[in-house]
Amino acid sequence: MVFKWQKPSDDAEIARRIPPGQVLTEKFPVLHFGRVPDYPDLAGWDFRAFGDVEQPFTLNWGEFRQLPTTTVTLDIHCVTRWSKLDTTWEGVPFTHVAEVARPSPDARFVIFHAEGGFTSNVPLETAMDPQCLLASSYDGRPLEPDHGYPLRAIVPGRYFWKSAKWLRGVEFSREDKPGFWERNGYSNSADYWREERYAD
Ligand SMILES: Nc1nc2c(c(=O)[nH]1)N[C@H]1C(S)=C(S)[C@@H](COP(=O)(O)O)O[C@H]1N2
Ligand SMILES: [Mo]
Repeated sequence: MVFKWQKPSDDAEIARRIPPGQVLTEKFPVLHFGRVPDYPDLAGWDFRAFGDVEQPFTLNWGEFRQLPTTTVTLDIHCVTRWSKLDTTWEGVPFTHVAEVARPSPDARFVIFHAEGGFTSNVPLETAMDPQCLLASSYDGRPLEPDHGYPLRAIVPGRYFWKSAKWLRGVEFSREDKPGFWERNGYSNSADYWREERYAD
């Protein structure tokens, strides 16, 4: 029998990272509504930045892959109560997309648009967090189909449903547009530290 001794301070540090009502998992659960899109190739794939912006644009996969990328490690928390620490993602910082698209001064929200009509919404300020990514890789490898291949949003600080898988575009908007889970009883703000799970 092997004992792995952990300093009490490590346990305390981990405990501090778990929001109220969450349970740690080492696995990577898969969660979504509907079916996993099938991409035999990415020839028909494109990514759109649109809405209240000065420079809307559309990129094909090859063009999207030319954008600058960064790597981010963060903890993820699903509203169904699993949490996973230190997940590592590589992708295009959302801030870069905003820099190119140039949101108009009255744009205050971002709507992530995924395959099949799924959307999620956040305040522009939330998406401008340097850890917010349009991620194409997890743990050093391309995303698995279940986890959003070829591209997903990673939204820090919010329950994981905001992190739309199979992302196809971002809309900048002067008005908020509640997304799929937000229209189905979940909180609009979704701050896991405040345990904002459901709409009241
Ligand atoms: N397109 C799409 N993205 C989605 C969802 C979905 O239903 N459709 N579900 C969200 C929810 S509820 C969670 S918890 C995470 C789960 O991501 P994972 O399957 O990679 O763990 O994806 C989010 N992104
Ligand atoms: Mo979730």
